[in-house]
Amino acid sequence: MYENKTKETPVKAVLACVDTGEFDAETSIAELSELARTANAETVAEVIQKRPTFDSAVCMGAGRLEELREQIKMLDAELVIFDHELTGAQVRNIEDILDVRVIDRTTLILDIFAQRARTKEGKLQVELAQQKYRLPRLVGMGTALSRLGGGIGTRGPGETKLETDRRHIRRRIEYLENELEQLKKHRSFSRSRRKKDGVLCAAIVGYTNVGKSTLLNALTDAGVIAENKLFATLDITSRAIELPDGRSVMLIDTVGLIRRLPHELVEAFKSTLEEVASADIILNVCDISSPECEEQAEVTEKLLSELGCDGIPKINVFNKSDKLLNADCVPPFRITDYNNVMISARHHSGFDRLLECIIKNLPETARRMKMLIPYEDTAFIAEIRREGKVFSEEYTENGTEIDALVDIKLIKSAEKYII
Ligand SMILES: Nc1nc2c(ncn2[C@@H]2O[C@H](COP(=O)(O)OP(=O)(O)OP(=O)(O)O)[C@@H](O)[C@H]2O)c(=O)[nH]1
Ligand SMILES: [Mg+2]
Repeated sequence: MYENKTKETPVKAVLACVDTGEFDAETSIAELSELARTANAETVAEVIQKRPTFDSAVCMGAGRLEELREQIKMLDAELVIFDHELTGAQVRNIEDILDVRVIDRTTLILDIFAQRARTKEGKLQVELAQQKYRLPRLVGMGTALSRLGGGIGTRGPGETKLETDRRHIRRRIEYLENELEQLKKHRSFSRSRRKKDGVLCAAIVGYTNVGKSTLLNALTDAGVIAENKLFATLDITSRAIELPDGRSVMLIDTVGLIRRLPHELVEAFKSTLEEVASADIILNVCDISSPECEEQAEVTEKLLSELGCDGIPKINVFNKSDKLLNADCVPPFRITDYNNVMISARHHSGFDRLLECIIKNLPETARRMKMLIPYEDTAFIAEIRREGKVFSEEYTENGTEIDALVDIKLIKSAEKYII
């Protein structure tokens, strides 16, 4: 995404963070480095400056910035990424001192999202977030207006066009909001149809890069992109699988979460994540091999709560268990509880228990039963067939032996025929 003069070579980037003690700077900058890698930028240096507060003009100390300029020259770096949100004026001031492109964490995340959005809705949502982030930052950005979409660096229109630009962006925001509203209506329609059809739904959520898409793939051969880059998935992808008890459940893959997710993005993605709030069960996937596992799970929990998912049964799915043998990492959670399952999506291990756990936690909508139904009651078989699913049927002397998925409404009447 961040293209070098010679294509494909990663852009050399310096990461900068002001440590005010508000969050753990080391962890945050490590994550920023991962994000940068996803955007094809290679971290050549990391700078953390402890300061009680941000400098309103240039974020970090002016003296430290002067040093940074020398460092940038020496390293031949082309980009500086700040681990904070910067104002338009700050970006311009810092660029003036450093003489290289400067972007902030949110811009980086938005760029990654823009590059990775696949469906119409995903693209609209990301652009809306970008435009909203851009609007208040037009002031003071001068000639350094960033373009939208796949990257930073192209020089945009100059200050003279500021008003026209602002009007244009506001119109665009209005248009995007309208389009999204239309799509949302359509989606809630298909959601209510799904509810009516009694389709059960399991949402796969979790921190970015924990293996959600890999899990969906492994369970369904869905062909969802799974790769070792942050934010491989931006759009909800869903596929149905058949559970061992004969019922079908729709698995929904979702966009990965991240600490300090830009506010604009949480808002923009709410409608996508709304799907999660109407799920019958939530699989909270975490990467058990990561030292950040517990924290990541907490970030997910918090967002789920904000989305109104508190009443929905949840399963903690600890993925990448295959990596544990080599890592001296102790699982931070109790894993004996039936709401905790260890799996390796890559090696397809732990799936039996995961599916069992899903079955246990799903509301009972139907039950698989083996029955002997006398010939006088053949009409009942027709009813079972209409509401559920027949796996096998055999005609015997005393009636029809049948193995079927019986709808909840019929279970009572079916019980007297159980064999
Ligand atoms: N060792 C190991 N690696 C895994 C496992 N599951 C997934 N991975 C790897 O982890 C990386 C991320 O997997 P994805 O499935 O793309 O992760 P995701 O949660 O969908 O990520 P986002 O869509 O970015 O939120 C890939 O390189 C996978 O191959 C596993 O069980 N074991
Ligand atoms: Mg994914």
